[in-house]
Amino acid sequence: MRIGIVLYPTFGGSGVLATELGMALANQGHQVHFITYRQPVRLSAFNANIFYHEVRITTYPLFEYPPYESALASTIVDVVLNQKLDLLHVHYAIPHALSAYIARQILEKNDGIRLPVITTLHGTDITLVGKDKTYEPVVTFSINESDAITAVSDNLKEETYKSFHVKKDIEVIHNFVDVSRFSKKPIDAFRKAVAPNGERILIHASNFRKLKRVDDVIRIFAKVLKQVPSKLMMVGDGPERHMAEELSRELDICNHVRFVGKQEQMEDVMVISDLFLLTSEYESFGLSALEAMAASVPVLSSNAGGIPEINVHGVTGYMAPVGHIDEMAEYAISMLKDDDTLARFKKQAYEHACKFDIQQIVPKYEALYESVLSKA
Ligand code: GMT
Repeated sequence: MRIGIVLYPTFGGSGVLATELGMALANQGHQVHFITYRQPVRLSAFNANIFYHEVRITTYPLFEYPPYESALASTIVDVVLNQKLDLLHVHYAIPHALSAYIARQILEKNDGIRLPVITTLHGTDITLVGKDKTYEPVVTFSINESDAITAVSDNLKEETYKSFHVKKDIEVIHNFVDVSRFSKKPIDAFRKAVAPNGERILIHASNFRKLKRVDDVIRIFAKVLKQVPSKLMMVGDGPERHMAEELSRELDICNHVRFVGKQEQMEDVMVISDLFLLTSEYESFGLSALEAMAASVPVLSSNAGGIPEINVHGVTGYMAPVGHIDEMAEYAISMLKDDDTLARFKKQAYEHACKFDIQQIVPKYEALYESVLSKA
């Protein structure tokens, strides 16, 4: 198949997932055309079946807000006509589903081409941004116009039906991870650089937005540190990073906390870690937690949104209600305190991640594409 994938090219989970999906489809022999405004971060290796089409955003002094939707729709039209795409798969509804709809109308009216569109909902496009009145009518309309809709968790499917008048069936296709990539051997030198005296390594990775509650991460770590020699790695960047740095100074733990910024090789930092912290107010899924588990790292998380669909309480880690940092710290200490317990959680986390391996999930997307094409 010739598949167009529209995505955000950033470190965010939706972009990561869409890129990994495209690369996996290309490995299966499909021709994959990524359409976005910048080279996706995880798209590094050469693959003869992968193409990247940049959306050029021309500016003009009149435009306080450059019309990205229009530029994207025009690029989709161009790619469909020149590359003869069979279908378009858009990740994140805003504004991608709308641009897909516009492109489809143009292709149908001007060229008599019917372009099947699949929209995958990822989370904030529904739960945070999408249901805001500013966007809701457009999101509802463009989702309903898609030939197929998928959500990355049961929870997100429910949230979508609650907040939008969606008339179509939403298929849940859980996010996935390439287990073979994350289950590599840890590089000793990296581990030593972070924890020179064999301390436990705790890790958090996100875009440091308010919703991630990174202050909870720092406070939990401060409590853990009192009982278990440990270090905390904070991966990523975003608006709350400064606050988190300040807080670790205030709590006098900054010598034990390392802010390492955005990392392209997440697997290298994950495999040297002992516990992943995800304290978010909401996650439709929590892809970073699944990547941690694939690297044999148990997860301590909130029980918000779709997180319970991947983190199994008492097996792959523990969960507590949002903001319950004392309870979370106790759980963390219980997992980290002795080697045998930690080894058991690590093994269980890895085994569970294998259920979400790329090889199990990608065929579900292929089957969906086939079914959409058969009805086109
Ligand atoms: O979590 C973020 O802030 C990034 C966001 C995105 O859209 O890139 O992530 C969402 O999609 C991921 C991939 O499907 C999910 O794993 C995240 O849970 C989801 N984030 C939220 O729901 C807050």
